[in-house]
Amino acid sequence: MREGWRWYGSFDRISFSEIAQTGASEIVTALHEIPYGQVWPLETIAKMRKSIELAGFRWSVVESLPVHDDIKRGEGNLSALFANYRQSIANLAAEGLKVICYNFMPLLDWTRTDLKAPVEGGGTCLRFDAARMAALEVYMLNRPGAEADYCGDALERGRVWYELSDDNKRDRLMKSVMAGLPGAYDRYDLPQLREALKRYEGIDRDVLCQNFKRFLEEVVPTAEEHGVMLAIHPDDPPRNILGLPRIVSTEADIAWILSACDCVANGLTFCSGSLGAQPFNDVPQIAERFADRIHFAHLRNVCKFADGSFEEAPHLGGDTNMALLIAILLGEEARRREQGRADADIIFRPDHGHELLDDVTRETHPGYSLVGRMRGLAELRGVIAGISHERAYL
Ligand code: CS2
Ligand code: MN
Repeated sequence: MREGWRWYGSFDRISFSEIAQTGASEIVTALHEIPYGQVWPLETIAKMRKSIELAGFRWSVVESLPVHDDIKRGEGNLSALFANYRQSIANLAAEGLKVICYNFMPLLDWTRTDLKAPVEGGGTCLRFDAARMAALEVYMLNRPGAEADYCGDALERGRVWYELSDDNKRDRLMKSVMAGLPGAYDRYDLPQLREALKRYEGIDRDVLCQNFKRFLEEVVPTAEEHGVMLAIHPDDPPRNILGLPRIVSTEADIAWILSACDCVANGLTFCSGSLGAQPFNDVPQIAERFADRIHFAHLRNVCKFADGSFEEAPHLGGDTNMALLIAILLGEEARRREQGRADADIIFRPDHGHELLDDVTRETHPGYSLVGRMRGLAELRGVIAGISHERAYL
């Protein structure tokens, strides 16, 4: 397995020389300054690739080539948007970039309510608290029907939180929920969010699935032609958010997506943390089932709670058996090597990390700390080395 590190380009406070000290060899990045829907020009891709190589890394995975919201909603000038996406794939391939991660989450990317939840022993982590999400949706946004999405005492605790909170706290909650949007893109305040949600009216699960299928049919043949592997990232969290359907959350969802366009170019970013936040997902089993379509892996772990809350655990802690998952990925790599594939290595990155030690002194992108991710990477590296040794000698 090859070790990757997500880097946000000019938006990132972590430098190449710092990344070099983590031991990672692969940079995972995107052209974050290009607005959604526009073509990624060959020259800009080449410039980024060269600067990464000059620093001693490889740019192995694109994360993400964003899918414009009009494609998700199935409205607007779709033929131009599809043509642009295809052109970006072709340009990336021409520069040697063969793995492209993307997601199909409507409106938001990953969603958390707390960006600095305390961790036992010190440091902070990202947390999704069902009660706070209820406070936002039900009491701040007044979204009709939102109550039905909550179980246990989340709604009641959300009401209490709302009543005790002041504008500052509510504002911080709103900003936390918006923080998952990468790069320089839109953040919404409450009225803007209400407006944005209106544009999704009538888009239920079936419509979103149809729109996703259309997207695959429009772009997968181009990926195949250029030897590019597309890798859908699962929904984070894997549940409907703000009444918007999410369709990349479970084993059945993934089975449907991979069969909707049944070729290797239509593959998966295996994000153990995203899939692990859904109580019914058996994460290692999902990896085993779809192993031959995994083109990229995000390794992290979560702890789940009965009311639907979850928080990010240490990479080897939490609810997912990380050693078992890594053994499955190493097994898949071995199969690819036996087939003589030149691209047998699976690239992974430590997905989010805690904020530890002096991570607090620099404002990195939430979840993308230096020390916290380095700890995660080091732990994962140890597991990989141990299991690889066993496979080779026992
Ligand atoms: C993250 C996301 O939530 C997650 O697990 O890895 O930032 C993810 O990278 C993007 O949604 C992929 O498009
Ligand atoms: Mn991920």
